[in-house]
Amino acid sequence: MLNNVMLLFRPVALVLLLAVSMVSGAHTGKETGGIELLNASARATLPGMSSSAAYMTIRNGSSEPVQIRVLESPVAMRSELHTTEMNNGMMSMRRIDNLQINPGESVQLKPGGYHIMLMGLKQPIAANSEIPIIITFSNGERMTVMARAVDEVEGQHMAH
Ligand SMILES: [Cu+2]
Repeated sequence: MLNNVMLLFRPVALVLLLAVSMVSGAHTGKETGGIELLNASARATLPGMSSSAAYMTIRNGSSEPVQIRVLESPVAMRSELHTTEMNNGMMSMRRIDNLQINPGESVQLKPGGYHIMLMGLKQPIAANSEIPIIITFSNGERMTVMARAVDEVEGQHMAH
């Protein structure tokens, strides 16, 4: 009797599992209960600029710490996570590869702090255009977010 019930329910459970994995597999920008990429923006370029930066808030709503592993954007040859620091009164940028976001915490990528450096631009970034940024996290999640390009803010540009 118990066996028969199990047999009856197995296909249902399988279909449910498939449905759940399909939903969680669709990582397009936002996700509830997992990692969220919020308020993504990029810096529109001026003529002659070969690099730009992108900013966003990354929220880790999952129960495990995650690290940013790989950054990609189709508009740039190379995308790196940078931090900004003062060295002898000079503002400088440094690549970091081990930024960890603990469960329930957010990290803000913003001018003068952590940012995604888009290097070797393949095309200019026009204001109000949308730039795809793809982030692969240490838990294997690969998420795409569209960053809205905004005009260069006077005094905020940092040459690379
Ligand atoms: Cu940088």
